[in-house]
Amino acid sequence: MKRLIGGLFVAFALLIGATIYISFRSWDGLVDRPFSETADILRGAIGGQEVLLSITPWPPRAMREVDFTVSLPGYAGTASPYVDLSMAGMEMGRNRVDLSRGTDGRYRGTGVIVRCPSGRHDWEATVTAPGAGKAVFRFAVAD
Ligand SMILES: [Cu+2]
Repeated sequence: MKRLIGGLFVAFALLIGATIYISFRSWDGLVDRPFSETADILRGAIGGQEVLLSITPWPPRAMREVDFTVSLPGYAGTASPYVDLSMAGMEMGRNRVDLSRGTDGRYRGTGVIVRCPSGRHDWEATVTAPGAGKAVFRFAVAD
């Protein structure tokens, strides 16, 4: 009788273990699929001017094309803003993403974040609105 209960317990434990294993595997598959990641919106300001920066895909990966979308609600300037990619305290070379204004009033451009030879993942995207100023956004690349 004890052996039967022991056997049932082991079978039950194996079943639970398999269920947990399968659900974790399928969950991993879902979050690792690069195109299922949603864009993240970073919020900042230049003086009283609100600045929204969206980076897609999110999180961005090094050495892949990344789309930058900047919204400047109420911005009266005529020149398009641009994005400079850099690292705090480290010279990573000039990497400017020029943006162009879409029909919806948002500014879009595509760039590539290089891989840091030191292995760092922290980056800064500086949005410059000509004549208004700059806003610095900090984010991390996924690899
Ligand atoms: Cu670096």
